[in-house]
Amino acid sequence: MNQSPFAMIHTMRWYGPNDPVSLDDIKQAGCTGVVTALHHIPVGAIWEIDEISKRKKEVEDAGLTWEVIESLPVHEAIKKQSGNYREYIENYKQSLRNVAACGLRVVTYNFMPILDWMRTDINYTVADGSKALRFEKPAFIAFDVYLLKRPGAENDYTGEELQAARDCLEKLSDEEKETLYRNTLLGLPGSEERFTEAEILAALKTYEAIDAKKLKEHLFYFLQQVVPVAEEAGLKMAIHPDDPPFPILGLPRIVSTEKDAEELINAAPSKANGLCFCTGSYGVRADNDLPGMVKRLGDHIHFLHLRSTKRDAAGNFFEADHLNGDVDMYEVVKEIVKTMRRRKVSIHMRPDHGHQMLDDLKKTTYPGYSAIGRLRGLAELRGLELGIQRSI
Ligand code: DNO
Repeated sequence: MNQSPFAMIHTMRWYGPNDPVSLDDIKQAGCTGVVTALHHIPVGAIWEIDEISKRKKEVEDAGLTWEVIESLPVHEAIKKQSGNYREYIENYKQSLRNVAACGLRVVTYNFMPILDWMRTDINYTVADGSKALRFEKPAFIAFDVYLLKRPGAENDYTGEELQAARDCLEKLSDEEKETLYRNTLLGLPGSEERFTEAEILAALKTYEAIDAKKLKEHLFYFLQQVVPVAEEAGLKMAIHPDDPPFPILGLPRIVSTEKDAEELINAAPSKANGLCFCTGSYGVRADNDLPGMVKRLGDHIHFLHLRSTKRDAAGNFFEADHLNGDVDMYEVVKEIVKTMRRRKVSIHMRPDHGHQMLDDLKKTTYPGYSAIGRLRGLAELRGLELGIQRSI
């Protein structure tokens, strides 16, 4: 492609050898690399050089690169500063040194308590017949208050919201209730494990004394510990925002807005302390000005998740086509191009999620990570970038 040397590096997430989407598929989709993780290593354990190198070789043998980790997960003890969290931080530092020694460059992580991303529906049919992921607020409240029966949950919602949740619940068959339950507690991406009711209630209880202020203190402490190690090793840390970007199940969420991002960067000042700029997550909030965020936070953006959601006034949203949701993708990509030129860097991107469509409708894939929908997103985003690169 005839464009500036500072262009986005196109990747897709690959879940490893068990991923139904193969490395060859990802290459054919037009990627030069993958982002992946050692999903089989338990959270908190050290990533050993042997394991990292083995995975890297596998990717490179397929003619692709692996430079971005998504994710090196943060142990719950670190988020809560409980138990042997200091040991887990030391392990994290060692993993950072090891991944750097293997030539990896960016480490994605998040600081969302207990759960990662959350949707109520992973099979939402959009107008063209493809399937998308959706967050339906009344369904979520119905789950929280009436299915999970989280103690005190009803105090988090208005009378109107509770009524909408009851109306929603009434329409659901037993099977649909079960599906809602399963979707909501899907657990970590890339794993088939789901929380049981008792497990999630017990886990939620351990956060009772941790509000947003405290969780922020824990995040900042973690950053002050690990960022110097990352900097020394030549790595960039990239925190993924909360998805959705607001508190859920009474849990604090602290990486949802521009102010949150700014604060965490200032807490451990270093070029190594940065963001995974996920337009799909930040974009769910109408008060996040995404192109402005790229402009202002651009020096700290080390990885890009490009995706768009469509929200409504009731607080529901679904994952729209990459160029067609509430995110002004043209303005966002334009700011990214300007940022890369100013910084003289190329930033890794991946088309985040995609609709299940065409042949993939007959297949079982990780929710959001079927091949064809992501290929479509990638193709559209690459075209958009090329047009911008050539015209400015
Ligand atoms: C969802 C992903 C997130 C992300 C983690 C990063 O599809 O964007 O699960 O990988 O939050 O730690």
